[in-house]
Amino acid sequence: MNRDEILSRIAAAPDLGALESLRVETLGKSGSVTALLKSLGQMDADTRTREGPAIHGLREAVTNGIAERKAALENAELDRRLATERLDLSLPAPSSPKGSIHPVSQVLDELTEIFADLGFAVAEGPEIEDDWHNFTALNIPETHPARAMHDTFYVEGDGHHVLRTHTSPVQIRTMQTQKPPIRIIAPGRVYRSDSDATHTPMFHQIEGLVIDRGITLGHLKWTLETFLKAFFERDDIVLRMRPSYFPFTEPSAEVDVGWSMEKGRRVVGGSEGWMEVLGSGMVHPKVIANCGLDPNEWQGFAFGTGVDRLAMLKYGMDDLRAFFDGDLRWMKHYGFRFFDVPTLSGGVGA
Ligand code: 2NL
Repeated sequence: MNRDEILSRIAAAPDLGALESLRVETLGKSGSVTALLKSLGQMDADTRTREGPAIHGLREAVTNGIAERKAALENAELDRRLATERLDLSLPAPSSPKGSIHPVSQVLDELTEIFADLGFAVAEGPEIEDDWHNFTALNIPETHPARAMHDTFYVEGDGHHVLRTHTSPVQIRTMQTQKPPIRIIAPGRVYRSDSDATHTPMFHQIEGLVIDRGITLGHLKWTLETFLKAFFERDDIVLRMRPSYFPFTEPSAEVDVGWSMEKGRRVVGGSEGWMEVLGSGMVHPKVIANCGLDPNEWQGFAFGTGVDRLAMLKYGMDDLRAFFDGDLRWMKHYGFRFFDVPTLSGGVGA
């Protein structure tokens, strides 16, 4: 094949496969152009000076020709796909939507709505944390039994990374990077190596944090009472705070909410009995100092609770494991419609 033949065959290659065969035939290891390039080595200097430019020029022309044809064939293929894979978005949607909103998503939206109204921003952070943010900064030193108690999943590698066991490290990161006053909620997935009817290795937690001057337990109690009344959509919510212990709060309090029997069911509201719904306390001065803030100037309160458990209490599911089975019949029964967007005016669970 002479130069013109080669170039016209490349320009007319019908598809990418044929083009690749031509490339191998010419520029491949035993290709014709490669052979010409090799022959340069056997020529005496005069012949090489005479023949060299033509041979190198041929190699360049063939290389460019192949690249050009390749781009053209690929463009044609894209045009063909754009023409044949077109979706007609003006076609009518199915008459009834098939999916539904998971109760965890719904409750997270409700919590966001309630706390946004109280002036809280939503904060997020990584699910793979280092042990400083997950434990040390929270006044849980290496030797503290709470580290073992958390049933931590360790990430393979340097031995210093874990799947976060709570969303507290999000608040630590916020205190390190934002100037008080701080009002945030930190909702998200957390992980503990524990699995039975009431525990799943992944579950959802929400924590709240307020840092400002002159914050007291009174602010904490008002905030939790206001939140629980809005969430359960009842005014007869009664709170009981019991002294407790968390390494990251001092003093610490567990928060119980009163329940009563209605139509044979235990519901939140009234005070026939108590059930625990939240952990809380005043942020430990050491935790404030660990984040680079002066505990003599800044105080705060924090609280935490399980989102999945709040959903069960409000919407009446009794098995936590079903939350993560992905069973469409369960979703049809407990799921929410896309249009049930929680608002304070419409009732958060409307
Ligand atoms: C529970 C208890 C709690 C906190 C979480 C917290 C976070 C920071 C500083 C101080 Cl950065 N405290 N969070 C405080 C008290 C209780 O959660 O039972 N959670 C499911």
